[in-house]
Amino acid sequence: MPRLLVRRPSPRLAEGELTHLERAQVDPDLALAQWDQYVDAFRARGWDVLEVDPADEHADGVFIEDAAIVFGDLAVIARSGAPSRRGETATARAAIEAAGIPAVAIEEPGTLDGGDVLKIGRTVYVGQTLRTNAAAIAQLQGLLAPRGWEVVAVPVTRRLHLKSSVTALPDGTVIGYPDAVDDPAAFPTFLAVPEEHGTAVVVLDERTVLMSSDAPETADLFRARGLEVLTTPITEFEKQEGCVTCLSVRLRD
Ligand code: CIR
Repeated sequence: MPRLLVRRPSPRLAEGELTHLERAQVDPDLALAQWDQYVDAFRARGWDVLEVDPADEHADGVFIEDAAIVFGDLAVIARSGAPSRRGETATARAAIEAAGIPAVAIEEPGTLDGGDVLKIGRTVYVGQTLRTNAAAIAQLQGLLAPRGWEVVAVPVTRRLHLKSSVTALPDGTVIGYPDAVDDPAAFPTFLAVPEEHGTAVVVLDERTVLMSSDAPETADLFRARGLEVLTTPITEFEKQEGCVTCLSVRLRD
């Protein structure tokens, strides 16, 4: 059974880092209700939900995807380019090791956020961003190449993370909102989506994706391709430059 690692939002969510967006009013109660709904969408599909210890002192701690990336039987613990976020990894690491997955950490001078790592088949695209640097990408390459993964660096300037710029459908088609993508030709396939918040999907299984409720035309586009599309409201996290991927780490069997 697939497992999902999540961390409930801090009451201080509104104080998190912002890079490309203006600060907007965030409702912490609504954020918690939306987080519950997000987690329930996985539960309803048979995912086992593992809660990482709350870290209320870390405003961005809910964006657990940034703290660790799982590659089959190996977890890589990130080291954010935002120093305010580095304290989030200890609890994430403990949860991953408790789940039976050995972990190794990115080391200085490397910086890496999990939001910059997009896996498609055995290819790992890594965004070079304000959060993720070449030193970390070289460390990833050293860890992953012997395990049969190909690491491909992708410059990202228009959004915070690679996965706020592009994600992929179950068949590997890369999707993105054109304004948010530096170079669609960096990927073997590219499908433009009509809405900003349609850029991010989480693959639940070969036929099903989960995405923000705030991209109805994109949801219809995916349905027309034969996918089942579940939507969930994440407005309070989108205001903080989060998206549907960053609220969890997926542990797939
Ligand atoms: C940050 O700037 O770090 C947070 N406010 C948002 C992180 C979103 N993470 C993600 O998309 N993977």
